Amino acid sequence: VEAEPSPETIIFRSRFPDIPINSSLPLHAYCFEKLVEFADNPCLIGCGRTEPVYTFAETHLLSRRAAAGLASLGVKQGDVILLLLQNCPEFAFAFISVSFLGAAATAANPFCTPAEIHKQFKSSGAKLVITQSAYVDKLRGLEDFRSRLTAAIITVDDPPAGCLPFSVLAAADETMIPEVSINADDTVALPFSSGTTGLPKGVELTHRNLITSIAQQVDGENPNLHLRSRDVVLCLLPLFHIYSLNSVLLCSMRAGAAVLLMPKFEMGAMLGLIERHRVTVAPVVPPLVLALAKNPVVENYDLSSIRIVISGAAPLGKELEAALSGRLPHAIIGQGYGMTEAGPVLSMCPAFAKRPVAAKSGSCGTIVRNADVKVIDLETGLSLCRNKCGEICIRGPQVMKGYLNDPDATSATIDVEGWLHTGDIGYVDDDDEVFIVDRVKELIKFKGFQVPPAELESLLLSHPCIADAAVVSQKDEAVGEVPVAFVVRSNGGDPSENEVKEFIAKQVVFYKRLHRVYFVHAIPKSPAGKILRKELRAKLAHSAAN
Ligand code: 4UU
Repeated sequence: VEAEPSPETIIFRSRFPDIPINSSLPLHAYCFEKLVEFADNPCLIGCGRTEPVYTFAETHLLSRRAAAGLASLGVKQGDVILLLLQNCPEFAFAFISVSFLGAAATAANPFCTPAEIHKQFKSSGAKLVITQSAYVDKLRGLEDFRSRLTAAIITVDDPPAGCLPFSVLAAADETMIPEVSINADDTVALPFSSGTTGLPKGVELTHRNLITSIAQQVDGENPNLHLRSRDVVLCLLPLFHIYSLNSVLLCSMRAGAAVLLMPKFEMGAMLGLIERHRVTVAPVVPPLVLALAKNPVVENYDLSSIRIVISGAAPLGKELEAALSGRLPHAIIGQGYGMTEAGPVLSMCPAFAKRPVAAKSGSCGTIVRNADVKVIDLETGLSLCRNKCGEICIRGPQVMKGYLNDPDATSATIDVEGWLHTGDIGYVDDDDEVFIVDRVKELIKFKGFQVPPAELESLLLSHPCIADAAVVSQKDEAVGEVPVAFVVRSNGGDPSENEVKEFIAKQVVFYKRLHRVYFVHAIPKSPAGKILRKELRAKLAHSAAN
């Protein structure tokens, strides 16, 4: 009997042609490649009591000074620093400065609990923290690392005792940046993601990864995301998440557009800023589309400057997209589909292109250029043809180098042929548009924020009266999904639903809080011991229907 010939892989590509990408530059040099052209244009616009504007020349200079300042404090090539900041100009200076040094930045949500921050600090190997005075208390207990450097905590506002002000970096001599030879495959950003399974892990994004991803969006003679130097891009989404860092900050810098940095979300403030600064591009998440489409206060503002609304990080319903179109008739509303490990963008609405191509409602756009996508059958692993649903996989120079210090998790996510397995279920249609219909990975997304069930399960198991636990998502109209727990009480104890909720709430950032706790006799598991999440989700859907 002859062996069956192995079927050929069916590969999907962007509906736009490939472009040349020069990823031999370090990231900062690539982002500021057209500095001479954009020097006097606004680059960063801060918000708050004052609204400082930094031109491209100033942003470049302050980033170089920060690099020299960090170097004088002992930060070296290969080091990691932690940014614990709301959106602010210093986030941008600090991020670009580590690129100059051949170092890397990991960023965390300042609302995280001390335990969450300490985990990321330790797991990333960070040597220094840049934060706000309000969060310094959360770093208590990390004193032992202070001996590694002269000063380990820098605050962008007035520093408490023992910390240094950011002004010491801004006052450094920019000519004193140490000479380093940066390799395209050196890590420059280290966002944390739980990926398809388990706990949050450091995602190593290299200079080449980020340059490729930015180029796939905004470079070439027909950019997929056409940002112009006169654009004002709203930076409301947090820069500690890769969506905002890459598609908002870095893409705008590359394209010469201005970024309006909002430290926190407040509906009225946001609408006022959009009106006053004539914001043209608004990258958002689905709950913000909901607010813009449905909140009556929107009627009081002139939002006619907005020409593009990008929704990403979670599924966007067709009805919502249509409702927002009704309110912003002059704007193009479309989606970007990203995953931290994918650099992050996998697909982008083709209607955002310089020569736009209409996208279908509900589509996540066309595959980025210079990348391959395949859709595989979950059972057989064989690649599927158009319009057939399976797991989406992507391959290209934008895909992460790997998880930091975790080769097993890396090889479980990126196979030997270089395909990143996303854990998302979807298909590619006849027009090369990507549609996401489901998620097979554990990940729960609350307003686009990652909620890793494994993290909550391990916290639940640390409770003395809990014998077993499983956390799954439950659909929620306002925030997309919320985490709910199934808990098996141990013989002795009898904690109430509220006690269990409180126990978790004390230890996690707000979006990881449990919304319901169901007490059960056993957690359904496969023979290999894997939690049968599908069964639990079905149980929830069933009880909701009754
Ligand atoms: C349905 O969410 C992100 C990144 C999002 C992003 C980045 C740049 C969007 C647009 C952009 O320009 O990353 P993570 O790692 O936090 O979460 C990844 C997961 C995906 O695997 C998928 O399950 O978030 C979900 N997701 C989406 N789901 C992301 N975008 C979408 C989308 N529709 N548009």
